[in-house]
Amino acid sequence: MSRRKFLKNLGALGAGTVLSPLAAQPHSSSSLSPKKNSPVVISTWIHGMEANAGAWKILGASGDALDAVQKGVGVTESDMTNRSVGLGGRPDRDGHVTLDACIMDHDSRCGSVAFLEDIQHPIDVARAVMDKTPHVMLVGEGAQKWALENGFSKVDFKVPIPEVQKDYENWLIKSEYKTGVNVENHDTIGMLALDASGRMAGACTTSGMAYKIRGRVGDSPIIGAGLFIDGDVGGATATGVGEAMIRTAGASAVVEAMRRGASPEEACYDIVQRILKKHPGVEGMQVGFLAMNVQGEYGGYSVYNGFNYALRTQDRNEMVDAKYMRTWE
Ligand code: SD4
Repeated sequence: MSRRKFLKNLGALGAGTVLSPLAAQPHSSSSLSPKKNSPVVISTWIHGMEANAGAWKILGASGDALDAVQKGVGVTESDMTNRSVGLGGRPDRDGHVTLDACIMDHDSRCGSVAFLEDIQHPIDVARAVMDKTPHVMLVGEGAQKWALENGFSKVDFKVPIPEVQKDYENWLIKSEYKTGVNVENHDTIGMLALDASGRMAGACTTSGMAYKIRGRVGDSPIIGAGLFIDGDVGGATATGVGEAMIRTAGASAVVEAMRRGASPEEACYDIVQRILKKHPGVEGMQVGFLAMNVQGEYGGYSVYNGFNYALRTQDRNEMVDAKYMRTWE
């Protein structure tokens, strides 16, 4: 604890200070406002640039935010070099790649799949669950069976892919399981979009933590934890150690903070400091949130430095560094 470096604004409060929600609002996000009625999309991490480009094909043509986020994160799911999203991801400790994804729209419609195997685009299955069933979430064998009955196919290549299988076999020698989010597994994509008609949607998709216990499901497919959208307020998504987001209903908490008047960045800050207060065990584990309100203002905040997000608007197409509480030592 003593070596922990807080940012100036937090350090000034002193260790152990309990911040009431929204009492300490470290930054104003007023500069992060796009033009009225112009689309905005933000996505976690560097691969968000390509994902945003996919989403922008729809948003830039006055298309629907829901279609845009599905298409956008699908770009990352197709990227076989990504080790935390899609079937190029790292397996669980038993050698199986299991995928989690969810999608949510402006009107609180949502769909989700978890623990899904051998299907290239879990986000498309999540969308189909939303559109075609009276349910929100399907998991595991049942989710795969339903997908196969509804027009999806199993991939015709071996999963894990050869490079990932090799890494897994090396990992097996020691079989050390670390739940930290590090360079091996920090690539989950969460995306939030606002379209030209003012409708918002979000999507989140991941292969989860590398070498997780078989059956483990993180926050990414959990509505309210890894993703939440409320068309009256805005949306939020998360990346990092999913257990922390589930324990705090993280994405939902961010949206509720915005409902009470916080800016997107303030709302993300609020949940990050709550996670740190409630879960000291998050030490050494990255957690990052992104949020956007229905005015198109956006922001992010993370526990540790290094979290960034891709931004696309009519005028901007770039990476933005999120603010953070602590620096890695
Ligand atoms: C999980 N939140 O399964 C995901 C992992 C992640 O960046 O976001 N990695 O807990």
